Amino acid sequence: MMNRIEDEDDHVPKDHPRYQSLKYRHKIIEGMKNLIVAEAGLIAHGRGECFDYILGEQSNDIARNAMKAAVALMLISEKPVISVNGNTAVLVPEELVELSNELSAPLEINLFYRKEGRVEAITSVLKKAGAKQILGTDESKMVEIQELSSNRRIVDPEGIKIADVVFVPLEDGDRTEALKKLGRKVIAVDLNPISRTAIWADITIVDNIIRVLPEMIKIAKKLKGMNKTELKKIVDEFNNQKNIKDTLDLIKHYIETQKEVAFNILNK
Ligand code: PTJ
Repeated sequence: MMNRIEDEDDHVPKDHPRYQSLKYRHKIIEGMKNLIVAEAGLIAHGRGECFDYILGEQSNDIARNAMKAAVALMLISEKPVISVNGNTAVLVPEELVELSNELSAPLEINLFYRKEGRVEAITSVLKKAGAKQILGTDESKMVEIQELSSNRRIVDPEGIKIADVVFVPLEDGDRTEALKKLGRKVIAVDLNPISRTAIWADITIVDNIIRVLPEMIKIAKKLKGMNKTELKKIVDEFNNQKNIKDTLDLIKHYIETQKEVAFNILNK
């Protein structure tokens, strides 16, 4: 029978070596057809895959340490908000809702590409995943962040506008910079450790959002039992510059190792 991996439908044989990767690609493609994902979201996903490849497509201790600091920071903050875009909504909707509940941090839909119908499509995905409260959905209430010129300037007055900590998965650089200038703490999830977002954020989690959210949920369940002093210590001990440097060293090491592996195969 014909191999259907390349087909438009989402049938991916489970024994295919790249099953996981193909499964998420199909989610992104379907999401684009349903308006959840922006067309550019496909390109962003491809860029993410590329960086994931040179991280060995697995979480590492450096990223886990950043996740721990991120959870601790959100637990001690007054008004944390989880910003949701198209890619995140289609890849990990249930996990977004669960993390939001664990951390008492509302979800706010905040889009770079505000094509008509997208906010509604994302709202419906999140509701299906169990979300009770979703910010960023009532156009008539939205306000603007003056420091920002992109569509992401349009925010909810009860969410990002008054938040002290904003969790921003798969971000484009401008907003992180603008949020920082406004005195917000920013937690970014970005597979590219040298993107502007990664560099500007207070805590940068260099890992795939599909692995990050389940891990952060686990960490949140553990850390919720700690008192504020212990949580603050975790945050204070975290150093984002070291985090990014260590991640880059890890990538360098991974590429060196893979170089040997690849040529060992050829030279056998
Ligand atoms: O839904 P919208 O309209 O808000 O648009 C969302 C996208 C992602 C299209 C928009 O924010 C965008 O264009 O982002 P960029 O500038 O392409 O940046 C996306 C970053 O996320 C890149 O650095 C990618 O490496 C990274 N990335 C992509 N997929 C993942 C990822 N990081 C973590 N996990 C991923 N699965």
